[in-house]
Amino acid sequence: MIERSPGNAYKCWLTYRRLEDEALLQEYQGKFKKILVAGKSPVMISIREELQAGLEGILGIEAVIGTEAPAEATVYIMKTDQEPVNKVVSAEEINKLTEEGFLLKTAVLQDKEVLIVTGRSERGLLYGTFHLLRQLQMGKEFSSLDYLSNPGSPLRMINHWDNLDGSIERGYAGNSIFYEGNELTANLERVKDYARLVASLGLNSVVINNVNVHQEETKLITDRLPMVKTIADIFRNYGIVTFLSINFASPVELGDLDTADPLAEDVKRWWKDKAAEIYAEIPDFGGFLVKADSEYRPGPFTYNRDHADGANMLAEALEPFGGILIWRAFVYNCRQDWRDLETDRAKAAYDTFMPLDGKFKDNVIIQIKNGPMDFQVREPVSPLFGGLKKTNQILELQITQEYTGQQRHLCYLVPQWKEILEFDTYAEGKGSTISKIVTGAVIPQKHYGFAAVSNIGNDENWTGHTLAQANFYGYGRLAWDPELPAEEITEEWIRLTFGNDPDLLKTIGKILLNSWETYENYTSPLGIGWMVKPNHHYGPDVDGYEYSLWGTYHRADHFGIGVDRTVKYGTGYVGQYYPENAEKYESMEKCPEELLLFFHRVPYTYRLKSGKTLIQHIYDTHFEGVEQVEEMIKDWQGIKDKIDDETYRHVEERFNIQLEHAKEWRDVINSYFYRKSGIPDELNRKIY
Ligand code: GCW
Repeated sequence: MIERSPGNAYKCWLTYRRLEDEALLQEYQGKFKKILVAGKSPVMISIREELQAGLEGILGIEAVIGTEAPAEATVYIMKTDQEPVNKVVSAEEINKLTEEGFLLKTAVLQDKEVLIVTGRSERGLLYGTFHLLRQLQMGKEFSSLDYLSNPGSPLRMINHWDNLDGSIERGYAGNSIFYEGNELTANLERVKDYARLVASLGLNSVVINNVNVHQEETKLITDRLPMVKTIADIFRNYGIVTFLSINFASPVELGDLDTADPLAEDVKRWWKDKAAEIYAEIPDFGGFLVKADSEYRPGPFTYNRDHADGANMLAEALEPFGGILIWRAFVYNCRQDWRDLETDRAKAAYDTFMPLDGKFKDNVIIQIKNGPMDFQVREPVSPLFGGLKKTNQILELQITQEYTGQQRHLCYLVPQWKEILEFDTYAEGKGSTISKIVTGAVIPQKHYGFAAVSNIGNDENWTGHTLAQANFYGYGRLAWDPELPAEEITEEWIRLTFGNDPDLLKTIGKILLNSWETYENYTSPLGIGWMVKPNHHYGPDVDGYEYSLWGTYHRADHFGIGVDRTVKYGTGYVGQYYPENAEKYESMEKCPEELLLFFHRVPYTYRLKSGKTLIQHIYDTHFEGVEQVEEMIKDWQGIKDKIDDETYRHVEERFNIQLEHAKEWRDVINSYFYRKSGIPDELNRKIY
């Protein structure tokens, strides 16, 4: 029975639990007793604090950590140009290190074998220290170590859809950790613990307010700037840069001007003054994130300007301070008539932004959701990736499970994100994958990387469902290295959170890695998406969005279901892809079956590659999905005696809710399609 102190869920993957292996414990206690951490800057102090806590927890030692070399120091944490590390790191190793990378290596100093943690920057040392503690927690070997790791992308960001009143848009884990009642939280210790979690994954940027910037939040760039500064000061100690979502119509909302026209001189002036005021308070402020002309948010279209006009004006204001302007591509007609078969929401972002390719300033980044719709359980990858050839672009993922069970269902998204990252856009021929684009290896970009919508709130366990912590963890690890295998990330998280017991690794690994497919099985089939209750996206309602203004239709009738997006007969969305992908999607036979209903209108009697008809596939997957949830619960019960009771009960309770709601999904979807098609289930199972 692994004892974990109460409230351990709060510590997430930084539990710093005592190492189980006695022999290893002895060995490490000697090795990590005396450490030199060079310098007393805020980040170096954070490193010392983290080491103190980590070594005390994992090894049970009170490490001697000095800024001067304590006698017989066995670990040195300092930059490559600092004595004495600069003597044992080669020019070749230094050249391999990028600005935020780190190197862990054993070396001989004064005839003793020592461990070096080094890098070009303090961020590198911070990330190297968290890596060291991760390795210790997992009981890894340290002899003859030589491990160098660089982040694949310069921008590794979290977006918070937090409002100043303390609510979180699409948040399922309590309220904001930053705000309460339009004031800054009193619990700044929690903000620091959050900064630790963020930095432990190598994430380096956080947007601290909702992209839907309402009246109160608009003041964050003016009289509420002190709140931003307080948060930024905490984040800076962990190498994290602070950004704000801004309201494009701020000059009007704040009553200073009667226009927000990006080409108006007084508007340009207004934003330049704002930027200067912000940077006077927060010299390393990251910049702005903008949602404009989208879902009723104000933007340049109001003034008959395009998004390059809007983005470039803001970018110009930020430029003197090195700030960046992140502009979201989530732009579509949110007032579509459902009778309109021409307009295709999936085409909107590409149609809006492709004509602007190359027109954005080089401190503008376009932030693009992984798919053309809106974070569905499965979508094709947005053709804007690689479509835009002369524009900085970052991938926007959603960690909060808005459409994937809202942290009441387990839906581990790392497998989904790996599929997205492995998608080949063919932008520069074969191998132009998303993971290559977000690491700047396909098209020339000054800025590139990741953003993701946070799933954390002020619940004790941060994420509502304790196993949803794995989604935050997995995102951070992929943002550092998109080539990491899902299995490796998953094993790391289990080891750090639950321990190194092989049973736990196997069972929790299976539970996590199967959960996305399971969720997809009992919800909307073959890429059609939606079928959720409009308020607010939890639980089944097959026609909930069928007659709405949001462009989210499945067009099911008594013959079949699906949206024809082919060039030849449909909306033409397929034509937005490079030929190698377009040729696949255009053909019903060649289309990847998991996206069949996204691209094609398919009769219920159509035979899939499995030999099953479409309708039988829908029935089978929905019955199978519920069976998979039942199996997941049995698997969890099988490791009961190896999980601390509090976590065990919490997760089992969520699993039982998930099972009940999975049955609801199964029965609603199956009965809908049985009634629509009139085709019975070949196995005569209960369909209502
Ligand atoms: O997924 C949808 C959500 C909105 C969100 C919007 C967006 C912040 O339902 O809550 O608004 O997308 O991404 O801007």
